[in-house]
Amino acid sequence: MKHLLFFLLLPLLCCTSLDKGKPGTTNVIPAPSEVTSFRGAYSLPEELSITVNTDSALLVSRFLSEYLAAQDRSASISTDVRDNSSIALNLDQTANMPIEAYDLKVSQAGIELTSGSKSGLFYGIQTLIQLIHSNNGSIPHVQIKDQPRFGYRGMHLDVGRHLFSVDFIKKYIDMMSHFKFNTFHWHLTEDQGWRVEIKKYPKLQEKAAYRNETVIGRSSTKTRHLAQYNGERYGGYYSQDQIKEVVQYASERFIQVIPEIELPGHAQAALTAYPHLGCTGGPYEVARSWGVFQDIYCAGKESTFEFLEDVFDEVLPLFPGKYVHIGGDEAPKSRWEKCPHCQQRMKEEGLADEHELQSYFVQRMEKYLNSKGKTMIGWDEILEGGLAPNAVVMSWRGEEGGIAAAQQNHQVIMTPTTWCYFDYYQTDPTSEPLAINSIVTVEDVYGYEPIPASLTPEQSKYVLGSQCNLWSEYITTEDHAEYMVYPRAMAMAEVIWSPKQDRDYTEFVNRASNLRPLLDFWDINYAQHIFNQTAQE
Ligand code: TNX
Repeated sequence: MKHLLFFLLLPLLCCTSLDKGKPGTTNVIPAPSEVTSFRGAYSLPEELSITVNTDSALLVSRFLSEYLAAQDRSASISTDVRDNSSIALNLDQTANMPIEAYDLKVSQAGIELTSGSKSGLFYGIQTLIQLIHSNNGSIPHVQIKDQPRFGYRGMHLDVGRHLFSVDFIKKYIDMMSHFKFNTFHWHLTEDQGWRVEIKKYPKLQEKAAYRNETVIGRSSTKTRHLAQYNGERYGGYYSQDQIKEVVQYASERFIQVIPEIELPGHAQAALTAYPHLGCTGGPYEVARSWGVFQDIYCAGKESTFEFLEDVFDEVLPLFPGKYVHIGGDEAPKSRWEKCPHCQQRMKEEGLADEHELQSYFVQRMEKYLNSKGKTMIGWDEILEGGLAPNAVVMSWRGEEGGIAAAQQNHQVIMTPTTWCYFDYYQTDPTSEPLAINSIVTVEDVYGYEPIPASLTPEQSKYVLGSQCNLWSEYITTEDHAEYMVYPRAMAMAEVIWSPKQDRDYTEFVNRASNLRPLLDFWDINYAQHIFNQTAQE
């Protein structure tokens, strides 16, 4: 009788919860929304069997089997669901779960992952990979219920100032998706280079994609006349086939790609190829230094709009997602003030000043993009002179633009420089490679709150999420790009995915430190500062 009682109570004892609801107890970044730990650990068997309940989840499960194979663990995948599988993946599209959410259970019986969406299954797999890796295959019993805080979780990459290979962009996307980002903002055109193939305009490839040389060291709008140059031609662009390849690769990892085609400013490379698009008619040169340039698209000539519509006619089919970014930032008005075409346009349209002319320009492009079924995003300068009716505002010069837009019932993506600019130094500049002159530490990023305090709960709903940006003026190599992004992007991932109340920086650094073997396994050149600090303490 006594024995019987013991055996009856045994499962109960084993399943006693140790710690409920504290994400920090599990080594996962971004921290899941709900974690319950139990006594015991599940050791992955030598021969792993993964079962998938439906064919349509097979593609996603390959991310798990590929990881396991790279770890020299043999794993079979089958859709023949058996009770004794070590890892069961269930895609249950009838489950009443939010999009991107998943439930993961690790117990004596094995591992069970359930989601109502393929993206949720994908994120569950990423969590599982971290658990397996940081516990050497013996995973403490745990039950995780997870879902993101924000629907928009972005990372940006500027390929205009410096170019990055397709292979690197894929690696960038791999890492983003591992940390549960779901948007890649691809900044494709700049003063210093046009990077997307447009077949109708071959000079964009021949001329706009290359600059004659590059400034050495720091340069800005004010100092570039004093600068020295390296004398080396630099450039290149992505073919439409390469773009399609990247977009497809990203979509398999549940990442939407947003192209940015800058207008009306940051257009000097395009003007060099087609000088009639500028107010003065040129000649222009693809910029060799950094800063803001006064030669921008002429807002008076119809040919400007024809060109941009043609460009979008080729760009839009490459990017099936709903958003298109048109830039809109840093467009000096000095040329427009003196341009007869622009002044004529202002008279005809009854525009009071050049800010309203910029607004006319942007609104006209928005109409075009909306007619193609796309939603337009612009940097916060698009607020000046009147916001385009359906535009999403990307707030970068502080939080103010985002606040103003949300107060006007416009959707907002928060990316203020103080917390989200990964081209800034991450620590004391004296020992760092050259960067834009300001500091954003990992701890700064971790302390960011995307919902500005001044918004009402109703207005806060317009904040879609947040994004970190990597501008590449001073980033010439892929290793350096990774050094700037990691571990800051891990901090950002937690800001946009995890519950706000659970954030604890010291504890985050511990978890990040425990994930270093995984970053090493993926050959990521992450910055070490925060880990070295912990070692010294
Ligand atoms: C501002 S953010 C810019 C970029 C620069 C960046 C450098 C934005 C919309 N414009 O053109 O690369 O600062 O941090």
